[in-house]
Amino acid sequence: MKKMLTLLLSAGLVASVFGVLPVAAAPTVVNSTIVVPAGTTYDGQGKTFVANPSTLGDGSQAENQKPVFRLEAGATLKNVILGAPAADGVHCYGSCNISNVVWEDVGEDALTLKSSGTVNITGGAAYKAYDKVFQINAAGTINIKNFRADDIGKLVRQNGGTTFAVNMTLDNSNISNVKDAIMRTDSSVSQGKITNTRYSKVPTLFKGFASGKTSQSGNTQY
Ligand code: ADA
Ligand code: CA
Ligand code: CA
Repeated sequence: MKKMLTLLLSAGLVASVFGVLPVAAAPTVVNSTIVVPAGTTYDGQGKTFVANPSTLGDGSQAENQKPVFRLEAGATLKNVILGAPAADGVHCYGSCNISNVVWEDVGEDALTLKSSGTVNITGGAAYKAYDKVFQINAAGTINIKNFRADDIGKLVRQNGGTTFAVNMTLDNSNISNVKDAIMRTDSSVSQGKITNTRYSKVPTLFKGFASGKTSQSGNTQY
């Protein structure tokens, strides 16, 4: 009996060393943009996705790379890890919901609002963005909460030189090692609000906003 137990235990040990231990799955290589149709949800179930650099883009600062995910109006993307290269990340054509999406190494940028709508980002994180994380190319709103960002140029950037209105909010987040600003616009009618957020090594919270267009409360520097 004791021998049997020893045998079972050692078999268990061998099994746990050779193959039964959970091993990180290989990332899914995306050769052509994954389209999430209007009003539907794509659940990545925690899997890691990377761009094929020869078809979507290498995640450098070169413009005109393709997105890994394209969300049509009202679509939701959740439980996704974007590894490197992430090309042009996620494009939203109208409103989109982004829940628990982590950009491990932001590509040209992480997400772009391509046509008017509201982007709601809840949970998740973005790391290593040479320049922008969230790029806003159309009028609308971006609400970010429970987010982590580190080693970035800016968190939200309204497309340079544009004058349409963008409403940006950031709540209950942790932002560190920013080169430029958390939110930046060139538009005199855009607004920014940062609340209940911890931040470290941020040169300025807001850049380019007209006076009276920004507000902040409950933030702490560390
Ligand atoms: C830059 C570029 C814009 C647009 C943007 C983006 O700001 O000047 O034309 O391409 O990047 O969406 O990545
Ligand atoms: Ca760009
Ligand atoms: Ca881009």
